[in-house]
Amino acid sequence: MSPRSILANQIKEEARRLGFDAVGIARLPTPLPTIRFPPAQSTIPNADESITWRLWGRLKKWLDLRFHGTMEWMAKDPKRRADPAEVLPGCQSLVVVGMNYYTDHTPDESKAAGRIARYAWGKDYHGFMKDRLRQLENFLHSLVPDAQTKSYVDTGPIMEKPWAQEAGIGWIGKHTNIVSTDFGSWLLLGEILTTVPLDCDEPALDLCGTCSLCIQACPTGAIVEPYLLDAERCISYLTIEYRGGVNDLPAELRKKIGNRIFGCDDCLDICPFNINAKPTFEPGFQPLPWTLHPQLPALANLTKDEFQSLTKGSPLRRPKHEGFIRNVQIGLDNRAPRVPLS
Ligand code: B12
Ligand code: SF4
Ligand code: SF4
Repeated sequence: MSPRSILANQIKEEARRLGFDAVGIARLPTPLPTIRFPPAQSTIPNADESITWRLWGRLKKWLDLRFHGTMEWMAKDPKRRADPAEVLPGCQSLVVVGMNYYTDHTPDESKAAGRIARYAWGKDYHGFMKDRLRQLENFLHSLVPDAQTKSYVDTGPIMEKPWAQEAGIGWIGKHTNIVSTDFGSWLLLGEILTTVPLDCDEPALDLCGTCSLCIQACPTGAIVEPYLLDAERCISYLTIEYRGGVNDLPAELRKKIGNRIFGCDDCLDICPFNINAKPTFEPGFQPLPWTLHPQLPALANLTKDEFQSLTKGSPLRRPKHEGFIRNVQIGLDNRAPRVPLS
């Protein structure tokens, strides 16, 4: 075995010991192209072009279509987002990790209940995944003291899904999320960028085939074509990232939001590869009683202070008090009218 593959195996072993369910390694193209980026373009480049060029083309197309809506941070520095070597000069490898967040619980289907996306039933994954990733980063430094590294979970300028595919963790499904043969739709991602050249894994193959269940399941038609998402129509965006008030949303979309008060899992739930999903042992993902049974009438009256204490350490803080109450209001408006008592 070469020193690069011994190192790669040691890192993977440590990642698993730290509780990551999936780990893989992707390499940046070498030698790096002298002119790193093609001119601005709105078509998807050929598959035989280097991955950073392909990512730049796909991101540029998505931004040109304004599918990022009001998430201006996505458009801030797309070249940097498409190329990890712009984030960490000399970057050669990405160690990509995934954590299974599936738990064997059924959300409340009663009329008064809202619906919260699975990833937000427990603690905020950003915190505990980042802590473990830092430990993995320290482990890498213990093996290669002069290694340069940077690590991110969700919030860094890295396109995490294509790199997860490149590292063999799973493929980008038609709903644009990573699907894994071992964990179905339920992996959250993170990565360490490093200047250390590591033996890489084979990219995962796309197994979607002729299936299009996720596209059909989307209530708002946000997956405008396979592998292309218009975030402005996506309920996840509308309930988490969008900052407007109830009446700023078109009535048609408001209706389709239904009782979803934070995020949406419809395109993930329907995927046939979830047949292999296994419950996670990670305590951080275990649901709280109220996140499985969020009662809309009670939540509508939450004060700012009550909201802050209820959502302490939870991803549910993201839309802030105003956004959360707006979502609850939409959920209440969408409840079927009560049948009058005779
Ligand atoms: C912005 C963002 C959103 C936006 C936009 C989503 C989107 N699809 O872009 C909104 C708010 C809508 C959102 C929603 C959700 N998100 Co989000 N989000 C992100 C974020 C921060 C950036 C994603 C991004 O770069 N988008 C820009 C577009 C251009 O990139 P893209 O999605 O990768 O799409 C391109 C590829 O699919 C590419 N492509 C297609 N096929 C192929 C094949 C190859 C080989 C290559 C190279 C590329 C490629 O073409 C597309 C361009 O059209 C990432 C974290 C990160 N830093 O990556 C988390 C992230 C994608 N989100 C995540 C999650 C969990 C969700 C939700 C499931 C949450 C929920 N339950 O409500 C939903 C899912 C909605 C959906 N169907 O995508 C996870 C996904 C984990 C996974 N298993 O894939 C991530 C990775 C966060 C994390 N660290 O775990 N999210
Ligand atoms: S998260 Fe919901 S709204 Fe967004 S693409 Fe998936 S099914 Fe459609
Ligand atoms: S539902 Fe079908 S098309 Fe969508 S990601 Fe899963 S396998 Fe692919």
